[in-house]
Amino acid sequence: MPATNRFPGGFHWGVATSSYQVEGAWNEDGKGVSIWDTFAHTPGNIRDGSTGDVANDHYHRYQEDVALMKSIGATAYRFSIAWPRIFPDGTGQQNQKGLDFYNRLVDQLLAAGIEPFATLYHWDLPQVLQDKYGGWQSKETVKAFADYAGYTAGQLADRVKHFFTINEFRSFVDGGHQGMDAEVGGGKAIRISIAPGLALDNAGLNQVRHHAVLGHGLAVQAIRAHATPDTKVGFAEVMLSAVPLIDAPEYVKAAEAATRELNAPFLTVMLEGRYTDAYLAEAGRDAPTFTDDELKTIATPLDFVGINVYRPDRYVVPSDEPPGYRKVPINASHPTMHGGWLLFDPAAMYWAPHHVQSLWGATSIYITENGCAAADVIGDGGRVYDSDRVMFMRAYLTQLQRAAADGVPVDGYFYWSSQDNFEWNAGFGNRFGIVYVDFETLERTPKLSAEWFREAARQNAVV
Ligand code: GBH
Repeated sequence: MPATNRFPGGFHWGVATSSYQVEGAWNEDGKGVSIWDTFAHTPGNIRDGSTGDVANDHYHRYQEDVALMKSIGATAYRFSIAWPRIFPDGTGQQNQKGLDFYNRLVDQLLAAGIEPFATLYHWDLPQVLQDKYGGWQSKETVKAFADYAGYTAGQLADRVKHFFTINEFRSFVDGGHQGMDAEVGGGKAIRISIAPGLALDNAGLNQVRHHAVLGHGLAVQAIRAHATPDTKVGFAEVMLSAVPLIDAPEYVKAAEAATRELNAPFLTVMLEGRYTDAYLAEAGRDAPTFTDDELKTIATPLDFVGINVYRPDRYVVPSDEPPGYRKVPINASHPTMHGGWLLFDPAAMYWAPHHVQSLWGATSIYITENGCAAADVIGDGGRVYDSDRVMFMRAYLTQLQRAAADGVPVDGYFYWSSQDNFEWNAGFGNRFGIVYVDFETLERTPKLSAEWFREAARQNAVV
């Protein structure tokens, strides 16, 4: 393998999941109800009528799943912790049995030589906090999150060295509290509306956005207060990236400026400690209320920046008019991966971490999610031939390797997902795994892409 295809030494080859999407055991061992239990139990919300009640039954099959991860060469596993397992009522009395599940999982991972990376919030808010306070609409939830995060990290920090506070602020905040559109080709958009399924006005939404990033900042401080000196903390945000249409300085500058604005209420405020002038001007009377102290908390310095990178959000060209760039429409013929939402462009995987470094000077970046759905079936010889996923991974990782070779400090990559799972509104219909799951028998079968991943991890290179 030529040296030019290699990733830096110590690069993490990870796979990722989240609690609600794989665990099942929705009402076992004292777990409280989450807003996703409620949402999925409400008819009409999930396309195939399924729920996460059992999902992959990972709660009971975690030993088999860790062994599978080891066999496909993963050196890191990003999982999330279900808040209502730890605090069934959101706050107050902790539930030891819930915590013990994660203790067992972490011990199993370490015994297999897989490094645990834990996410504290991947959207399964305790239902009681939604009922009592309106969830993230209230600062009570913000404070409760910081308490839960500090406590939980404190219990695991002797073995878990990397914590993510919150996964995809944009998706659960905008998608859950107003609904949002993801632009695809030809001026069309795909609507995303998830738990708790609210339809707030812009003022309400902007305040929830502010509460979410404030929750992150307070959680970082609480985790640091309870963890160990070598604990590393960051977030995992879905990054909206503008891709420059030409790799030339003025185009790159335009794409950076656009990316900073696209991420104004989330990444940008967490990394800069201020809302951009354009964001506040556009929000006008609907802008969130906040204090300078809160902005400082929101921008508490982090150990790394985690970004989920799936698709380019838009293409831009430079412009002489303010703000210095112009959005280019996405062509109706632009290729997408299975499902139609994922605009295919590996260049996003080069530019997203590149922008994070150039805009915010990050010194450690993780790709906390990247992956695609495919129309997988068990084929000849009981195997799953997901050649489109192999194409996707090779193309995206080639661009990530190019970024690393250009000096962008990427420390790891997590494929979403370690196995097919409950894909939110799409139920079990959208398979993102590198391991196939038969949801009748719960049998797991590694796909062709798992073989590709294992070889890439083994060589620490694009293969
Ligand atoms: C991430 O969300 C999440 O962090 C993860 O939990 C999720 O499983 C993964 O990506 C894959 O989606 O099927 O056309 O209706 C990214 C936001 C929200 C994008 C759901 C895809 C479905 C569009 N995702 N959306 S569609």
